[in-house]
Amino acid sequence: MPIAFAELASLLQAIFLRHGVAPQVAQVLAHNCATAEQDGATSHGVFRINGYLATLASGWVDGRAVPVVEDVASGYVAVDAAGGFAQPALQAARPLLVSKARAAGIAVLAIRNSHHFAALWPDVEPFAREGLVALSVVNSMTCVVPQGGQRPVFGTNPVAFAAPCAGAEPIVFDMATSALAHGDVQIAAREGHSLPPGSGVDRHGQPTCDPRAVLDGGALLPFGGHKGSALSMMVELLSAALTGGHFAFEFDWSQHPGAQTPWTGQLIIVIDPAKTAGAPFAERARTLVEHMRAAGVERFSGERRYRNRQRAAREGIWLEEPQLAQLRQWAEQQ
Ligand code: NDP
Ligand code: PYC
Repeated sequence: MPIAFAELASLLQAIFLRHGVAPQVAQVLAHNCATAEQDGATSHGVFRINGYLATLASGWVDGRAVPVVEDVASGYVAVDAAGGFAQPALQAARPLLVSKARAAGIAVLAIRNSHHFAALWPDVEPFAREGLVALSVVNSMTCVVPQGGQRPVFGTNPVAFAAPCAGAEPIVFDMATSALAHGDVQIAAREGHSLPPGSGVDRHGQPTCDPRAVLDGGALLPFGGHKGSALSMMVELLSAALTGGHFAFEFDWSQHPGAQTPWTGQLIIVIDPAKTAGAPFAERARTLVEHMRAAGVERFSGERRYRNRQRAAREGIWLEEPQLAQLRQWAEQQ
């Protein structure tokens, strides 16, 4: 069943509102989730709604939290998300962050006491559309064993980057520092697929390709051995130690059955490339991309999503009929 973006966003908004989320927060989360589904980022699209609702029902996250923005220094903005979601905190701090980045050339946004349950690229891509370069990291829940370790310490800890590119869509990548995102393990378990070798271990620490073994007391591994492990450590430091948020291993949601949203922190660094020496940054970005294409690169990060976005604009967003029926039922639930 194809559904128009606006219709899906308004359906998701209705679901969040029905489940006690404040109107402003519902609008932000619904837009974020519909955007992920539109771009074919299915591990963080409507698949996540069940998790959002279970978490809200458990009392673990505050869907009505009002973020408090702090003007810390000329290049530093902090937000206490007050136990709510990270995206409304970003939205509240965004104008101050951008004005500081444009004035100083660089600015940091440190979000703490926040829950991030979504893809990270929607947080950075819009900066590139305004001519800015953005880098963001967020830590999640403990489910990744550091290289050389015997038990999980890190979250799946993604890194997302966006930069303007002259005459083209922004250059964007967004990747978990684990071999797979946890959402993809859940999808593999549901659909009965096995995982690529090297993705995870079972509850005894033995390598496994069975997603159920990873979910049932097992864990994921970092991508690329010690390199992904070092990046994941960096994400913990920047998202938690620097912001005042929790490390992945520091929060205890055991008293909130159904809770799935990590209660951690997020860092966003925004740079204004208008301060760059030499040719304009976006032109230089274009030069690099053209050289990569000339070298034979056919698939760039972000391109799959942009293609899906164009298709969704033409045809609508394709959802399975039972999935759509479930969303409508949630929207009507008392
Ligand atoms: P993928 O491995 O699917 O993709 C990572 C990046 O590589 C994307 O930018 C993707 O572009 C690009 N890419 C994929 N395949 C190729 C290829 N063959 N050639 C060139 N580029 C390629 O992402 P992950 O599974 O690591 O992460 C999925 C999502 O999960 C992310 O959005 C992430 O933010 C989210 N996540 C969120 C967490 C949270 O705590 N909130 C925790 C962990 C993950 P494209 O988008 O075009 O496919
Ligand atoms: O897919 O790893 C993941 C994830 C964790 C929190 C939100 N998404």
